[in-house]
Amino acid sequence: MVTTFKIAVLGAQGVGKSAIVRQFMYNEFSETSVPTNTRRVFLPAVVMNGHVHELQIMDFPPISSFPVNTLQEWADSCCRGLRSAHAYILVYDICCFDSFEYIKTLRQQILETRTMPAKEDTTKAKKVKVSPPGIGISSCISTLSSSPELQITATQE
Ligand SMILES: Nc1nc2c(ncn2[C@@H]2O[C@H](COP(=O)(O)OP(=O)(O)OP(=O)(O)O)[C@@H](O)[C@H]2O)c(=O)[nH]1
Ligand SMILES: [Mg+2]
Repeated sequence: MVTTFKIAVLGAQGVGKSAIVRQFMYNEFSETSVPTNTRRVFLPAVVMNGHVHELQIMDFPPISSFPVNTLQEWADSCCRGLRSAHAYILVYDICCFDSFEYIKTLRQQILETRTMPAKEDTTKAKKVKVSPPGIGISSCISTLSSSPELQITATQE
């Protein structure tokens, strides 16, 4: 059976969210900055542990806050699909302290408003290295997921 995992990429403006998605999808990096104005969805399939998984990667524009309930999620078209994601990739720019504070706040909001399975252990993270597309900006990615095999922590230098 093919399962679909929904992954949301979040972070402050211009930290490199779309660049990370583009690199994962197409193995390419562009220095041209094109701000994301609306949610973009990518649908790759991956083979993991001998099984095919469909991914739904959602590249979001910066959001003001994580929607606290389904009603709020649907009221803002930019936030749709956020509350049902299996994993969150939180991206920040190592040169911008505010962008780290931004994802810390988002992470807290996710933890407070999403019901996680009781047995979940979010500390078990595998490390994955993402090929560096350039220099100057570093982004750290961390995820929250109820699916241990999808918990990825990656650094980009
Ligand atoms: N040097 C360097 N530049 C990067 C890196 N990641 C992204 N950039 C550049 O930073 C700019 C913004 O990248 P985006 O991927 O569009 O950032 P974003 O977070 O999606 O931006 P918004 O959608 O506007 O929130 C682009 O000009 C990228 O080329 C990186 O790791 N190193
Ligand atoms: Mg973007």
